[in-house]
Amino acid sequence: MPRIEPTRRAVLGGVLAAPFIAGRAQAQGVTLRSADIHPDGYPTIEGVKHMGRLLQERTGGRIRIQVFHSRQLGDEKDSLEQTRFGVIDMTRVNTAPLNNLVPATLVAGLPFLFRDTAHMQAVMDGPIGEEIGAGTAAHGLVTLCYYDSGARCFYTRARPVRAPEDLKGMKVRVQQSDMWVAVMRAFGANATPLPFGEVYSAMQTGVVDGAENNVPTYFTSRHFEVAKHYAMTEHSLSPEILAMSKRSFDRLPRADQEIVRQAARESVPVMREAWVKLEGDARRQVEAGGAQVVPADKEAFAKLVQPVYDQFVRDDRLRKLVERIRAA
Ligand code: GTR
Repeated sequence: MPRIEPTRRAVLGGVLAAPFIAGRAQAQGVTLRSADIHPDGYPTIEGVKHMGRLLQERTGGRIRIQVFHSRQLGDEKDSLEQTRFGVIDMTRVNTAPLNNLVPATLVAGLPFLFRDTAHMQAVMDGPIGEEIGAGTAAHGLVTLCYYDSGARCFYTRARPVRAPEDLKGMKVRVQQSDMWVAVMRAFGANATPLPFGEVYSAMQTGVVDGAENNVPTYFTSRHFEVAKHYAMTEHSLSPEILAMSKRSFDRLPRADQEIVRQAARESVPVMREAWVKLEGDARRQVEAGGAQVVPADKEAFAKLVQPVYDQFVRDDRLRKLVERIRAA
């Protein structure tokens, strides 16, 4: 997949010029504008497009979705803000950029909390995921569903991070979340929070020594070109979240709201199928592109995370969430 650098200003101008206007929804139908940082074809985009097809079918074309991929509407923090205030209608982001706003979301990204993908899916698709998602409503967002995001692992310029010692003195890009800064500190690295769109050049110019992400993102962002050592630390299964602007949601008649929620739920298996396929492809492609994927001492990393739990899982509510996830 090529790296796409769209003309953001032009697209954004178009979006702002045609907001979702109440009343127009029933009369002429409505196009929900949905943002994503990933390129076209990425599984999250495929999921939202599928949701759009379902909506179109089930409303006789009254409700449609237009996906703005490849950061056309900005990095995740920008698109989240715009979605909260109803400038755009939907956004697909990781749970990380929501952590500072909605503390319950940080639980989903805690290092080494989920045992595996099946555990993560069971938790996020069930009542715990619903409870975490409910917390976004007070901040102008309706959580529609969660998507997979694989396992986050370190990738670096100079040498692979097989064990925590390898991180000593390294500057590692993290997502813009205080919890993620603490994770990196616990592992012994220096955290540099940056928007996703700045990571490629930050690694290329040596502003940071590396970053961490799942293999599909490592591939589609082409980060493997500038940081060739990928180590399977699998330290977090932090899922993705598909959220709708509460303002846009509240403008829909109740029956349409239910159709939207249902279509989002049904997009999840489509996204997951595309994910499994891309994970395999991406691994082959990065290796063909000269990157090396090496095993890592996961146990050694897992031993270091307690300070993150101590610092962020402080109140009773979060503690109980963590307990329930462990018991699930
Ligand atoms: C990806 C995730 C994005 C974003 C990105 C990042 O795995 O899909 O939503 O969070 O990581 O690291 O910024």
